[in-house]
Amino acid sequence: MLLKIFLLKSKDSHDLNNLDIYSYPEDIDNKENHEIALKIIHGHDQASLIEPCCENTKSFKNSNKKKNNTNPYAISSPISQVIGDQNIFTICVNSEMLIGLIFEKEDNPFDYKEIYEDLSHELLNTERCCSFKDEIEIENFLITLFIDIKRFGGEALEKAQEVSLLPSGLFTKVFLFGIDNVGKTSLTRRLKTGQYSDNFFTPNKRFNIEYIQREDGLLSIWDSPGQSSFRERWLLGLQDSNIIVYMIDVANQLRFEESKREFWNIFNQNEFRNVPLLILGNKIDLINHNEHNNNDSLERTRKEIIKFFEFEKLENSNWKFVFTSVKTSHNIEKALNTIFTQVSE
Ligand SMILES: Nc1nc2c(ncn2[C@@H]2O[C@H](COP(=O)(O)OP(=O)(O)O)[C@@H](O)[C@H]2O)c(=O)[nH]1
Ligand SMILES: [Mg+2]
Repeated sequence: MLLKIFLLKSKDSHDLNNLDIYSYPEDIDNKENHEIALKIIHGHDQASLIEPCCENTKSFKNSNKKKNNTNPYAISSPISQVIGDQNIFTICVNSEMLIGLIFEKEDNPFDYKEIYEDLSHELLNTERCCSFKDEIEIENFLITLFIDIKRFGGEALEKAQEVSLLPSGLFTKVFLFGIDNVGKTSLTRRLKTGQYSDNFFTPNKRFNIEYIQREDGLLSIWDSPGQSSFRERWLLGLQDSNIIVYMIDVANQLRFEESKREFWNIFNQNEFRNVPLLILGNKIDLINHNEHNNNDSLERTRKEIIKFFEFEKLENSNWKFVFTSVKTSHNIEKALNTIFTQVSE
């Protein structure tokens, strides 16, 4: 389990004895820890000789200045050290500061390597949430990174263990994608826990992978991050999928154009022509409340959406369109059954 996060910054680049130490959740800025901090820096630099983060970052930084500072923070690979009874994992940022995680002794910090690198990069370079100028900003940054690593890292690790105990039947990898805010994470949560909440806003930053055991087999649902900055990762998650589920928010026509563009962009790059495709028109509760059983009007809406998105152009014949509401659970079972049918066809 991740216990603490800290940041070491030298007040004067020539004097390592003059350090600022920030930490969360506990304050660890005391004399004893200053000595440990110096050991960490020392150990980090030695390891960096093998993988010279600080040399690389210098040239990286300079070359980027010329390029309008598009990627201002260069982040080294994490280095693992055990100092005293502290199990520490540090990254070097711009050869100016170290950000470290402290784990329980029995943890393997390398389990967190990918998430640590990804989340630091996202916070610093994509979201640009910190310029390290003032204390409050640094503290907020540490809190965000700590909570994100705990949440995304911890969850992913726990799940991986959980599933090895129970798989049975057919194994189906479901790749769930769509622009942000259409209901992908809500669907995944609904399938996993049966729960739903209206203000469930957790933009996920990496694939949220859930394993769901059904009678017909084990589903692994890859819920992809929808925000535009993560969309290029979709292609990575798509590999080896048994079925692709594309989700649209039918109540938000303002974003149809964007949604359509993203769909065809991925389709054309990847040509998932032989993989079954299920299109979910979600949030049907929002447009269908007055005419709940009006099949004609639903049928019309379905046709309009298919026409707008040009789904007829799909050469792949194994595609289906289903209206859903994660909120009211409308057609959620049907969507699941359709997945199993499409995969076995
Ligand atoms: N009315 C309605 N709201 C929904 C439905 N599904 C999801 N939402 C809401 O839409 C918002 C975005 O959902 P989320 O699952 O985070 O979308 P994601 O970005 O695609 O993962 C949340 O506030 C959900 O509560 C639905 O079927 N009907
Ligand atoms: Mg989501």
